[in-house]
Amino acid sequence: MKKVIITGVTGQDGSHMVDYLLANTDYYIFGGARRLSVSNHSNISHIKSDRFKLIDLDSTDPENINSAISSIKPDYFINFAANSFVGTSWELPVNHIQTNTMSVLYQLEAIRKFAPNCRYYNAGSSEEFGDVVSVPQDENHPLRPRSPYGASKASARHIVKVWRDSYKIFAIQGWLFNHEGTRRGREFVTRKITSGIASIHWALKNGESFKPIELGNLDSKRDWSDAEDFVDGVWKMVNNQEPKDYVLSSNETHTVREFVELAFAAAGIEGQWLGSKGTTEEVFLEKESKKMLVKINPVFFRPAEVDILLGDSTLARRELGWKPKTSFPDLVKKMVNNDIALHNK
Ligand code: NDP
Ligand code: GDR
Repeated sequence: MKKVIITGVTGQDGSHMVDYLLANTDYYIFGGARRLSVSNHSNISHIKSDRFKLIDLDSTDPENINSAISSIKPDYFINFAANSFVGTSWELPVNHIQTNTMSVLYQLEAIRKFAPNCRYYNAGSSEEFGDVVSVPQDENHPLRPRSPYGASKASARHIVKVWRDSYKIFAIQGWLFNHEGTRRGREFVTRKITSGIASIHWALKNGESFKPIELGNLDSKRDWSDAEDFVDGVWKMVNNQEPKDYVLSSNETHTVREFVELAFAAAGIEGQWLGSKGTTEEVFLEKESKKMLVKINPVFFRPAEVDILLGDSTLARRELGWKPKTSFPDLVKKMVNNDIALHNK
């Protein structure tokens, strides 16, 4: 039976990848999680398969990585573990490089020594394109990261290519544009909005007071998809005939402002913007009562912003036969409905 190591299984993509592989293969899955004093396993607590085993795997510890790869000798190694939050990467730059870049070097060296036939996937990002020079972005767009996070992923990309070219390891790094869902961390803007709306929804229903959602840049544009569609794309990429890096994206871009409007509408709350667009004075008010639903807090602006991301995943669609199934409005509705149901508990 083939063996797959997936890192970062407590996170969004890692947990969806475990579900996907349990449903679509008969492979044995080793789920890597780092040891925390208080464990955070809510995304994997539903998994009850004897083909799944949780292992200690800390991306910053090369000894730990060596011992896992030399003892398991995996057929696939899918590296989703990362410090994935761009917003704090300026405060934690060394952590980002250690967790997102050095780990890739440790993993590829261990694969070279102990499991040279292992297929390796590292989670690359549209943040590597950063300060974009053309729209949309495909595989030929230059790497121009704007954050320590983006730089950590761009440097990992060079490591992956050098190990692929030098040692003939099947090592790839896709460029994944933003993907979200019901397991998204709550500090990312989509989940922050949908979980904030859920609190407001129940407060309005129960006649209670509530705090507005505080956001930063409403005008940045992102290409958002459903994470469940992307794990299918990653699996197709790592099973491709040749080791080749692809973009996965919805090929649509929307502002944070549009996400706010659509998400409140999905919760049946009618709102309107007031104040000068693009200033910190702008607010989103409930239409009838004029209660404040969203306000701007400059704390959430970044030292350097990626203004627009819009992917072009034509190559993956053509060569891998992949395409996303969930539309943007359906993704927003799914996230809002999930958070409203969760907040009712
Ligand atoms: P999450 O933040 O949800 O998950 C990250 C995972 O990495 C968590 O399980 C986390 O564990 C783990 N992790 C963090 N530090 C370490 C460490 N030192 N050792 C071991 N594990 C660690 O991210 P996503 O699932 O959204 O993303 C998966 C990957 O894809 C990441 O590499 C991300 O950078 C990349 N990516 C994501 C995109 C997206 O839109 N979601 C787009 C492009 C790339 P813990 O629970 O303990 O914190
Ligand atoms: P991003 O995701 O940086 O694109 O990285 P995030 O949801 O954090 O930000 C998206 C955009 O929204 C703007 N924004 C805010 N962001 C947050 N988090 N909080 C706010 O209050 C807020 N207000 C406005 C941001 O400035 C930004 O423009 C995600 C992560 O999953 C990365 O790991 C991944 O590589 C990229 O997507 C592709």
